[in-house]
Amino acid sequence: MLIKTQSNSQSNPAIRSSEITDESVYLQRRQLIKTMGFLGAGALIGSTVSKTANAGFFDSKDNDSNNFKTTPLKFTADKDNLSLIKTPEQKVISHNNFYEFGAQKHQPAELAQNFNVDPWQLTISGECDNPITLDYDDLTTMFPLEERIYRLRCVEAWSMVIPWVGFSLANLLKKVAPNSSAKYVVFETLHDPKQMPGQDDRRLGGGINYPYVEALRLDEAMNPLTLMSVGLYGKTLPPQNGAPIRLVVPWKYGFKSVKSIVSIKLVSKQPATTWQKLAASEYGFYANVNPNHDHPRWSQASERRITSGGLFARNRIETLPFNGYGEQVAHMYKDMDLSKYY
Ligand SMILES: Nc1nc2c(c(=O)[nH]1)N[C@H]1C(S)=C(S)[C@@H](COP(=O)(O)O)O[C@H]1N2
Ligand SMILES: [Mo]
Repeated sequence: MLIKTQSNSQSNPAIRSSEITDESVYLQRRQLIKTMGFLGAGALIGSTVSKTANAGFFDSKDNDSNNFKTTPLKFTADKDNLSLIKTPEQKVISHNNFYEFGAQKHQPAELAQNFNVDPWQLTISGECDNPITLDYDDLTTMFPLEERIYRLRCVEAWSMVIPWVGFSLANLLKKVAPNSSAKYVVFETLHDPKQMPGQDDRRLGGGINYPYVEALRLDEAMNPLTLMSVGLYGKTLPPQNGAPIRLVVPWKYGFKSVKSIVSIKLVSKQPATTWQKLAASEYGFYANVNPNHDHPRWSQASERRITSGGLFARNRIETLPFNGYGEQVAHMYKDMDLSKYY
């Protein structure tokens, strides 16, 4: 994501013009960045990426070096959303935002392949009667798994259609029994700089202070669309997509859908969240997809759908309010001024 802060505008190699501009503007911007010396940034993180660093800046590449093992899951197929044209799996797993593994789109697929997900512990705690800790095996066995084919709309104005596998967050929250003080749900990504090189390298990690934290209001968390995902395309998640478990909130910008979660906490007050702390005027707490509320530096009226087409395929489509999920979620915001609570 583009962030206009002093520290970032000077040093962040991840200037995401590819996501928000047309080809000509993009190529000019790329030339500028090259002149500034940023295209060599791959050298900083060693030989793993050096062969593709420049190509990767241009856009994600198809990745044939995934050595992380995913395994098939048992799940109920999604029969309601078959009309959505899915983004090819190869693109879903090679064009990623996961700044812990680098802020360029191609880096997570390259730098996360040795990520350790087993053992894993996910603790659900805070304002509830029955706090629990789940182990790796619990994540895929505790609840029946369902496929959900959802649109994912990044705040950078690109989107995908992804067949996730997971369970409703509501099922998990009911298990811990939130008490009457529980008003918000806070999610935290693993903090382990030894495994996640972007966490102690500000340049690689896009200038974020880790761990990555996101949150929802309790009613949003309980909405049936809100998914805890443990897989995609029928298999367990690859690390670049947030293994072993991540959130998916399809009516909000992608940055709310936090990856590789180790903690879910019920709290009474609205917490500060990662992107809001970084640039509150650009990334709000709610972050509901809204074509009528532009980002300060680009329009949110349309998006580039990532399909099986080529790099500059003309596949710009209109962005829908609540990313097309208004019928299921708009009621939660009916008394709110969405230009104020963006
Ligand atoms: N921990 C963590 N979670 C994250 C991010 C991140 O950088 N770190 N990026 C977010 C953003 S901006 C998007 S668009 C989605 C992308 O998910 P995908 O790579 O599986 O498509 O993950 C979100 N979750
Ligand atoms: Mo995003």
